[in-house]
Amino acid sequence: MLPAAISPSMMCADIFKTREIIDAFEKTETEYLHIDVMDGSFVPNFCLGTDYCRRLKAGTSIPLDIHLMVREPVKTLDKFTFGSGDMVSVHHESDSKENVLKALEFIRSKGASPFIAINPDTPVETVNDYIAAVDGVLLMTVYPGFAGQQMVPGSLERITALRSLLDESGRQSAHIEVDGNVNYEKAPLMRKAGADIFVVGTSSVLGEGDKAENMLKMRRLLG
Ligand code: S6P
Ligand code: MG
Repeated sequence: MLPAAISPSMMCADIFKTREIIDAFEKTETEYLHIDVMDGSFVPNFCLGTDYCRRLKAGTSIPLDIHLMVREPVKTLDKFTFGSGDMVSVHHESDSKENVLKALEFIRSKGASPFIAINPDTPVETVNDYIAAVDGVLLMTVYPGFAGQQMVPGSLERITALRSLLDESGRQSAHIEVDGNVNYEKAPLMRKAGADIFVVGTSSVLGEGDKAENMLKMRRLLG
């Protein structure tokens, strides 16, 4: 089993407390900061962007985990600041397979880790088209666009199926990142099903309470 890593979703962080929250994540050796980028077209919402990523890169050594919920990401990827140690996910549903593969290659050429993201209604077998080009899969456990949603039923079974698919393809080291309603109750079940990177937001670490304590609680639960 791959070691567990935690990636707090910064769209859920109080903007007036950003520095304080990042300090708490640095102190608790948080593996990534999850940055939700939304274009108002691929998803019905707008969120975070190029300047936000640039400022974060300048202000913390925690690697970025950029989740692009944008149409035709290959056209705008070069405007983002990322490199070695960072992860960048593009959606299968965002463009043609050919263009999505080009976007994944571009991410790799910058030294970052490419991930393919799939929506809850996309069959996990779709990943076969990208398996050789990625370091992992971002499996959405809610419909992308908003924080604070409930997990889509059947998500745990999808994690199990995806883990088998990756393992059977000889990709035991490929990551499964789960995003959406990763709360203290569901995270251990997602871990058991085969996920190893956990995006945490309003339903756990970035909800009520001290963020460092919340992070340590989540880490203990994930083992
Ligand atoms: C949703 C986005 C997610 C959310 C995250 C919020 O479009 O990709 O990363 O920010 O799911 O966490 P929670 O705990 O509110 O679901
Ligand atoms: Mg996300």
